Amino acid sequence: MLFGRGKRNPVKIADKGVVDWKYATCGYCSVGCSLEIGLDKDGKPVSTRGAAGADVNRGKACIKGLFEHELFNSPGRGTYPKMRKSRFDAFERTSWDGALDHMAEEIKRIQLTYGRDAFAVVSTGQLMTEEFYTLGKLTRGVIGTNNYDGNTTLCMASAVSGYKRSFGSDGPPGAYEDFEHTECLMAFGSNLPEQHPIIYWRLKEALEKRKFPVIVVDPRVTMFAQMADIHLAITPGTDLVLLNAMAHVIFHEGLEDQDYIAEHTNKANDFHKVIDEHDPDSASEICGIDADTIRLCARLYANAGAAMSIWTMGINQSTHGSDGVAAINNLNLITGNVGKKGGGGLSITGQCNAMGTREWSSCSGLPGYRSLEIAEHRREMAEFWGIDEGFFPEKRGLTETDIFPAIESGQIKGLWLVATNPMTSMANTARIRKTMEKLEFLVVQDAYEDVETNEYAHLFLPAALWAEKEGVFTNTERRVNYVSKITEPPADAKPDRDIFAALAQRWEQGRKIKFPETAPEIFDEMRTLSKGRLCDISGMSHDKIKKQNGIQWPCPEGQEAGSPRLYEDGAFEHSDGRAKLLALPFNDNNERPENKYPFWLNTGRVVEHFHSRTKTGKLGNLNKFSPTPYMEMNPDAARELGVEHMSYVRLVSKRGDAVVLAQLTQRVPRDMVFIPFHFFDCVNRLTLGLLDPHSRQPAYKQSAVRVEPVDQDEAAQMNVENRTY
Ligand SMILES: Nc1nc2c(c(=O)[nH]1)N[C@H]1C(S)=C(S)[C@@H](COP(=O)(O)OP(=O)(O)OC[C@H]3O[C@@H](n4cnc5c(=O)[nH]c(N)nc54)[C@H](O)[C@@H]3O)O[C@H]1N2
Ligand SMILES: Nc1nc2c(c(=O)[nH]1)N[C@H]1C(S)=C(S)[C@@H](COP(=O)(O)OP(=O)(O)OC[C@H]3O[C@@H](n4cnc5c(=O)[nH]c(N)nc54)[C@H](O)[C@@H]3O)O[C@H]1N2
Ligand code: SF4
Ligand SMILES: [Mo]
Repeated sequence: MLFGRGKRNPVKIADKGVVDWKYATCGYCSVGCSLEIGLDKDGKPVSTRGAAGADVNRGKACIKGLFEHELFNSPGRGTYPKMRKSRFDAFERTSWDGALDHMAEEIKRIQLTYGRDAFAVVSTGQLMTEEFYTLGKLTRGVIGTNNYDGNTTLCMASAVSGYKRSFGSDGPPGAYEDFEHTECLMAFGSNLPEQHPIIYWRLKEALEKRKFPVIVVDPRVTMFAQMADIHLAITPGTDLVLLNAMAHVIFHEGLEDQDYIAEHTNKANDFHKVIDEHDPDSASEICGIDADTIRLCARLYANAGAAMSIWTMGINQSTHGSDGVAAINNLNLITGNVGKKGGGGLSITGQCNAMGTREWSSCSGLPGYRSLEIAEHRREMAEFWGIDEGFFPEKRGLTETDIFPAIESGQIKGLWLVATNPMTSMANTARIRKTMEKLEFLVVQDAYEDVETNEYAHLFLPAALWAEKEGVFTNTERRVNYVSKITEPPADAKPDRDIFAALAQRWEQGRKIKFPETAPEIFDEMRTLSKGRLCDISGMSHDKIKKQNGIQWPCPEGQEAGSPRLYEDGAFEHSDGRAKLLALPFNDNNERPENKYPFWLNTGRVVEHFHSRTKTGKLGNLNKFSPTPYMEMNPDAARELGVEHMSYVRLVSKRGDAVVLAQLTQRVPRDMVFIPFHFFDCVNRLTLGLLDPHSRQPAYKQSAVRVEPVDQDEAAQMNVENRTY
């Protein structure tokens, strides 16, 4: 008999026959890992690995990145442009010229009949930056609609708005390398190990070298909360109260950085009044964290030589998301941490190029962080593009979350969706369905034809995906990184930027403005435009970016490397060069659990899937590990209702219902359930999505539901029928 190792076959790693590795930045999340895609002797992508020399990921990749080469061959891809009269007709294949002629005619018809802004454009955080810039040029400079926004309103808008209010400009000030210098880290509403696995690994690596306290604020006991030194299981939607109370302790115990405050900030009139009102004892009653723990965290943060905060959707997706961000900025300003090595705030962004759209797409303004509201910016851009400056609106138009109600009310008649799937990702999807039905003309431009929103499209345009085209992404720490074209798109699918440039030719003004053909040429335009702006990339080129595995902006002409952090000199972007300490009173306006709907509904993500699963829903292992919609429910609450582990239940909110599998776990408190939002016709049938008044971002994480029994066989059958793949 053989024991132990003697009995086992040695582990063999399959030889994929890779003969060449090509460079690409990951196309999923905003960590921005540098990857290498292995090609076999026929040039077919067969493998993915982390690029060893890259500072971001240092040879690592997470489960999504490691299978990314499989995307190129995945089912459901769009292959040809397709058209139809109405959603009740079948789609018919058409030529690109036929499709774009028809699209231009429809846009012109709608604008002539109902006004310029009656045609709306909603894009994404998942195109190349060169593509965003081109889409902005087309939308702002040629089509001329002001109702132009991106899915980043569902995601990053509160961070953008908070940065602008506090510092005078958007732009996350910190870097991952700050983990190596910080003496205290506070994380708000972020499930870093699952949603940004490689940033988490960078944090763990820093902690292995040098211990510092980690405080995680999340109502769930996430993986991140489990590794924290202090977990603050906050009452949903009340982070602002906790932050104001920490500031209260800091001022009342004299822990603030008086010199920094005096030299670099202005205080809003009511600043001290609001902070005074938030003593830890009364704050504790609202946010659910006991007063002494609030004091402890405030002291740890203020006494650390350098303290930093990171945050994600637990802060942004809230009715006071923008205020929550401003309160984090307040905390970092009063403790003198902004711009300090190991200090300050770093909003962890979401999609691979959520930053690129903020900087260059012109969704909320004009390229290079310019504003529609500033006459000089309008003039600069009009001159650069060669158009009349009066063509630009003087104020930003509607956000995505206001565009849909404007369709409902008849103000908007046509919509172009570029790389976003609102039928799954918007709150209250039953209402979104009705809205879609009202459109006279809907264009869906997506890499996948089976994307749910296509159900309502009149025109479908198939797009090239990720490394089927060349360009750059900007990651969470402002690092511009490169994606090579590795393989051809399927059939007749085209890079988004080619689609934008070709459509522009259908307008006289579009033939006057230059639309360069290649990504390096477009990048060159952006470089010129960026000179002297905060997001200065004039010292970068595609080649230089590739050589350095990404460069952090600002990188002005003549500078060899990028800049790890902003505001090191304490000079801010407000006209007087100072940051603002804002007064942020708490207004408790969430839908909360009550008799008929006794549970908080919290929503988010799992590590295996990306958003509405157009990509991950088809990849072997990712789908195998997380195949079905499920709900985390506390076992004590389940016992009271007679809900068994792995049985189906129906959830009901004031908006609608959804059937999910219950997974009993102590991860959630007794009065909360948590559901990932990746599945179609599921959690967003239930969500309310109240909007933040500053950013217009929906509060996806705070709704109220009840749990009802459901016939198990019927539910299992529904579950099978509902799976699109
Ligand atoms: N695997 C994977 N990774 C992704 C994505 C993906 O779909 N899949 N998407 C990417 C994108 S676009 C984004 S935006 C990011 C999102 O990244 P995260 O924001 O980290 O992910 P979420 O799961 O949405 O929410 C994070 C946490 O917020 C908590 N939370 C809920 N309510 C509150 C509250 O009131 N206060 C606080 N403090 N916390 C609260 C939730 O319990 C949850 O654990 O992930 C990116 N990375
Ligand atoms: N309940 C709940 N809802 C949420 C959230 C939540 O936490 N809870 N999170 C919100 C957040 S943070 C986000 S970011 C949104 C995301 O919401 P969506 O933007 O709707 O999500 P995706 O599934 O990523 O949609 C992107 C689409 O772009 C396509 N695509 C990918 N690459 C390309 C390309 O290069 N070109 C083109 N043309 N198409 C491409 C994909 O196939 C996909 O259909 O969801 C929001 N919705
Ligand atoms: S952590 Fe994000 S960027 Fe890195 S491999 Fe995973 S999905 Fe891609
Ligand atoms: Mo996001």
